Amino acid sequence: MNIDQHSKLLVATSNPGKLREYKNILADLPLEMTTLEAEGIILEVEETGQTFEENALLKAKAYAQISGMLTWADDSGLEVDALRGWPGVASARHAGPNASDAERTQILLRKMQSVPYELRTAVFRCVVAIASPGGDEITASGSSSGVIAFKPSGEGGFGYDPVFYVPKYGRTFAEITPEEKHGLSHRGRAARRARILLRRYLEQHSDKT
Ligand code: ITT
Repeated sequence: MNIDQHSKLLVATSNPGKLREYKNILADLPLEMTTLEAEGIILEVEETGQTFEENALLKAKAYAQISGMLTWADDSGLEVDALRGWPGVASARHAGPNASDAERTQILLRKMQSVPYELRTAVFRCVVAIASPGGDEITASGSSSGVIAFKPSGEGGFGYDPVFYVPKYGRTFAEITPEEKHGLSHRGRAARRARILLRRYLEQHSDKT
């Protein structure tokens, strides 16, 4: 695939929280960023993989095929040590398709009711997958460690951010600024790695005619 400065990068997520973060994180890429909504793409990709990487690739490849564009997707989620890694790849779905972020968070807090502070450790994970319509693939991962708080605090971020407490900051992911979150989050870390690989890929595939 030849790529020139007019090529678009499709950021394929239907999660508004993720999209907001990517608009910020990917602002300086030499590609025009577009979204599923802007392209009028309606496609539900079933996340049947057992790992974040499998699911990220499933999404990136499916949307690259249907759009004909270079496509960026991520699969991410929370692994709670006291719950043996739950909810993991089911982070978005464990309470059914229509549950809200707040409902999923309440279920998590109930499961953690009797767990003391020192055993409430958790890791956010993110795998970014980039796929081209021709079948090229790039993946990069990132993680971020924290502690599940006893109750939600803060209005920022999305998903489990109000209960993801970072001892170093003394605040949850919902209480720090977006820039602070990108600096240490699983998504920020995976995206910075993916961006380096994407730049290299673009250099190799740029249309020099
Ligand atoms: P797309 O597949 O359309 O991108 P999704 O919400 O279904 O959107 P995932 O399958 O990757 O995305 O699920 C990730 C879930 O993990 C997400 O819905 C949140 O509940 C949680 N999550 C991931 N990153 C998070 C973050 O930075 N802060 C809070 N919660 C996060």
